[in-house]
Amino acid sequence: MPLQGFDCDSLQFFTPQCKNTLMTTSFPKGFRYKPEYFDKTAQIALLAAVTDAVRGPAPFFQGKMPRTGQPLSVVGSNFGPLGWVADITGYRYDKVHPKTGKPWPPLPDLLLNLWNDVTGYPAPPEACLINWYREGATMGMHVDADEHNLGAPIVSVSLGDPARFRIGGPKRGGKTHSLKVSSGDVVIMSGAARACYHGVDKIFHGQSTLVPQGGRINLTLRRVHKVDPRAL
Ligand SMILES: O=C(O)CCC(=O)C(=O)O
Repeated sequence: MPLQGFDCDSLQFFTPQCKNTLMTTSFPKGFRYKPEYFDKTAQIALLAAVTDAVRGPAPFFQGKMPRTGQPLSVVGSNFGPLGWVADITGYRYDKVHPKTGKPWPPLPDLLLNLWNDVTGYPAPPEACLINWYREGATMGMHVDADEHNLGAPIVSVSLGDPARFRIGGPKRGGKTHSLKVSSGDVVIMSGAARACYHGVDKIFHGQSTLVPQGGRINLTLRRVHKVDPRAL
């Protein structure tokens, strides 16, 4: 079956023969893309975990840009001992939901297993940001830098509508590459790629029926604290 869902500037790097772990020469070193990592059953299970979280202790909330207070175009929530929060005072990881004051729901086993499978990192993720991109939502180019541990990989899961994911280099404004990511796909950024600007500049709204209200859910696993070698 031919591969689907890549846009033209990434197509040249991928072949059906290397479908399960696609490595590129032009994407930054440490960038990996695993299309269809999660099958439909697993995607439904992940969506059910998100639904339980946001209908229970961790409802979606609208983050805000620090200083300006401008709302982010995505709404977010978290799984894990820590959750990423954005408000007028800054970006940070908190143990509790900013509105309910309750701890974030635990990380689903499917995500812990994914982390172990694709990173081999010797400590578990501490946060999983849940972002819901509804029609028109995007995410500007940024580097994830609020973690004390910038050596651990970032692992990102797509559910629902496809999106155009873009990654550049360690400086803002350089050459970028884009990739159409679809439901069940996983992107890993480690090594040099961990320090690269990336974002989402388009959602292909209405192309998936996985999310009942429409749109795309992105789950991003992060390790926040450094790992004490004595604890390993
Ligand atoms: O939605 C995505 O695929 C990227 C998410 C992201 O870059 C982030 O949450 O920092």
